[in-house]
Amino acid sequence: MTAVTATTATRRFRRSALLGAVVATALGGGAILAACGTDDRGATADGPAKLSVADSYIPLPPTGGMGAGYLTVRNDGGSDQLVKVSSPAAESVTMHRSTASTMEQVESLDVPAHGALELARGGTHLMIMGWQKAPALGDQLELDLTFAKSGTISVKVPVKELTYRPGRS
Ligand SMILES: [Cu+2]
Repeated sequence: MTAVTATTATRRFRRSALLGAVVATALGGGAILAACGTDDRGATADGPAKLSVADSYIPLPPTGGMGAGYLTVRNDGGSDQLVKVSSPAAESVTMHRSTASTMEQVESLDVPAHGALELARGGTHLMIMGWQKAPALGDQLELDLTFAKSGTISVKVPVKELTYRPGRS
C-alpha cells in the first residue's frame, strides 16, 4: 500500500516537472523575443491582439511524406503568441524554427504587436505528419491555429505545387 502510493507520487512529480520545463521554455522564449525589440517601436504590447492569417499554403508533400506549412499571421493589435497548431487532416502539426544548418521544434511563436509572424521557406515553418489521406494539388486542408490570447483561428490552406511561392512585390 505504502509502496503503491510512493510510486504514484513519483509519477505525478515527474509529470509536473516535465510540464514545468515546457512552460519555462515557452515563457523564456517569449521574454527573450520581447526584450529583443517588440517594445521599442512604440506599439502597445498589452492591448487585445487583432489577428488575420494570409498567404497560407502547403507545398505538395511526397506521397505519404511529411509536409511543410507556411503562412503569415498579421496583427493590428497587441502582442500574442501562437501556442498550438493542429489539423483534422493530420496526426501532428509542430512548429519549427530553422537556423542555417538545423531546425528545432518550438513550443510557441511570438506574434509581435502591430507586426506579423511569418512562416516562410528557409525560416520558421509548420511540420505536418501523419496525413489521414495523401494530399493532392488543389486540396484545402484545415489548420487550427491556437493563440494564447485570441483563441483558435481555423484556416483552409491550399495545397500548391512544390515550387509555389506567394506573390509579393
Ligand atoms: Cu521542420
